[in-house]
Amino acid sequence: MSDRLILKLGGSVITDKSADCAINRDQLVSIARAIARARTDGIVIIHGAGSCGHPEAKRYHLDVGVVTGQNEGIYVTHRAVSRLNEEVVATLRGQGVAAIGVHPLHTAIADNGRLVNFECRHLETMLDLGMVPVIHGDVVMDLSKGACIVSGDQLVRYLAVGLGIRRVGLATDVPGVLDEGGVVSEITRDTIPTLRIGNSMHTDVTGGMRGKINELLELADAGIGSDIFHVSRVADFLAGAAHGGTTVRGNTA
Ligand code: IP8
Repeated sequence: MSDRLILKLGGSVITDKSADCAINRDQLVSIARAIARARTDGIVIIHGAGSCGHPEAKRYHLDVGVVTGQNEGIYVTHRAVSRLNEEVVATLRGQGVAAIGVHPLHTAIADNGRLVNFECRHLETMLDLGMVPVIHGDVVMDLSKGACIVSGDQLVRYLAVGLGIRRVGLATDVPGVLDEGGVVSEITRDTIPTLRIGNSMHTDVTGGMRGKINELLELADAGIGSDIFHVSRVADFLAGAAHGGTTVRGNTA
């Protein structure tokens, strides 16, 4: 259904990245209100882990994989980000959105850090039933490395293609992609070498803003553009209005 969209909530907007699993509940409530006012179906929400998952993934070196007998980090990291997911779902439900948590650990498989399968049929059915799947960056089983971390941004790329969704928005704690202080209004593969893009200062095993842009350029290669904007502009994005942020597009031939 062409009207469907993905809204990605960055880990840094829903948690305080400088503290240990500190969930930003006020922020979650305002996002949930904006969503509830705009629409209550046809949305897939994907969120990052922020301080509920990244410190654990780093502590257990999940970025390099997992070997037999040293699997505690899988449980600890999944538990941290699942706790955050539960709060996101509860907050949305509190505002009348029919949210339901979906955990990539249960539904996805990766190879060498990249998703190779994610069952989309149950997501399709949930959307048909008027539900709002809430999916999160997670630890998933990996055919080469035992386990790996799959970021919310990688999920955005995979699921937008898998679900045939053409409107993709990413709410962040900055107004868009910043190049030496200013917001870059449009990014393509052609313009990216000319930009000087900063990165997240906090613990982030999945690549911060650079990792995000790489995933979105892959999405653009598949013909799907995306928008990065400040979290305060979620309502504008949902309404299809200007959001003051960055649009990532495919090259214009
Ligand atoms: O915050 C990372 O997802 P991200 C997921 O979207 C974990 O990079 C568990 C660290």
